[in-house]
Amino acid sequence: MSKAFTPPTQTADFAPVVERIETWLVDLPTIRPHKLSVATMDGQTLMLVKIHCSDGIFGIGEGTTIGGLAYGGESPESMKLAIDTHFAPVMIGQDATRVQALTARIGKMVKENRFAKSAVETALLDAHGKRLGLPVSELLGGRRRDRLPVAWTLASGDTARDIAEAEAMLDLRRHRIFKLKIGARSLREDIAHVAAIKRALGDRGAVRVDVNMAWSETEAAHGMAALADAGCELVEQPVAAASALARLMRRFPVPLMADESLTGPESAFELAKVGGADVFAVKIEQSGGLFNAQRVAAIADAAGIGLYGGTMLEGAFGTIASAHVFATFANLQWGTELFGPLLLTEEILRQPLDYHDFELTVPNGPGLGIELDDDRVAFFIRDGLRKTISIAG
Ligand code: MUC
Ligand code: MG
Repeated sequence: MSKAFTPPTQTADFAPVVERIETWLVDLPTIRPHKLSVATMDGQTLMLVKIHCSDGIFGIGEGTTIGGLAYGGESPESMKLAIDTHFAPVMIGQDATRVQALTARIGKMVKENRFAKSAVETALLDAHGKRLGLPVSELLGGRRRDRLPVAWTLASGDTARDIAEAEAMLDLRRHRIFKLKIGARSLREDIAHVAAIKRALGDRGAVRVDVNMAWSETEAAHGMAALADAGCELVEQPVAAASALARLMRRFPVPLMADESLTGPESAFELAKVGGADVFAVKIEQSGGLFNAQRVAAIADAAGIGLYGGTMLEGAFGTIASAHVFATFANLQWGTELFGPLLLTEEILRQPLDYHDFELTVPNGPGLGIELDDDRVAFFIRDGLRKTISIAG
């Protein structure tokens, strides 16, 4: 009888190992208050993780949430604590080139913490890509596209201001798909808001909404019908329960997108089984990493569900990690919303990202293909370390 092959988790003598892991919280202001039904954001906190390997190569990953703990079970602070206290001891000394074996090892010791896992996997893939001279998208099987359509979220809370913002984005040729955050106000006010924006934009801009689970099933039934009449082309997560999503799917022709209900491949499989969505908003953090996001996409493809590249309003590192993943998807029928860095007042990269003609360019260099501006980011690091800390390699 042949013996089953067990991939080594212990390194061979010559393989580079994880040597040291650093984490920071970076607080950055947003360009305006960003109003969701779950929270109003005046800033965003990036949890950055830097993994140093014994061959002198390092990789950077990022974790964010929306409104601290308002969106889910993790916060930037909890990610930092989890990585410093629980991930690092499991990772130090392990082969840095066997990314999937190492994340499986972490998975055995850390049950949940999908967002922190995504940040760490990003950093490992960034490092390994730099080591091999390949973009992360190539490590993930190879990109199918170099540019990704990017939606913008109108969430100032004011209809006139949102219309002016959409007009400015159209003039700049930066966005022509607009997602409106609703669910905090009455149904009547929300529908009037969506209808007014769609009326103002006409065929020049697509209008979609995200309710962030704020509606009951009854409200959603009224809301979906009225939104379809208003010209809204996609409704994202109007209710929380997958069973309610499935019932709404059967009642209305306007496509329904699952977001919060998707927490990785298992939930994707369950949602597909009950017919709970027309479209999946795939997010690397919600999925628990880049490989898991690909698994979610594979389930969608197999079930005939459309794909959309979602965001947790990440800064540049989470955004570009997501872009590398979405570039590999066989289908990306609904584009992406990888606009997170544009919501922040501060540039933290040496070379800014390329957004033009309604799309984001997926970087071509090794790893993530982006470089942190150490001096700028040091200024925004939390806890009084400003101006003194050096995070250079
Ligand atoms: C979400 O729920 O989709 C994405 C865009 C935005 O403004 O908020 C996020 C979160
Ligand atoms: Mg959403």
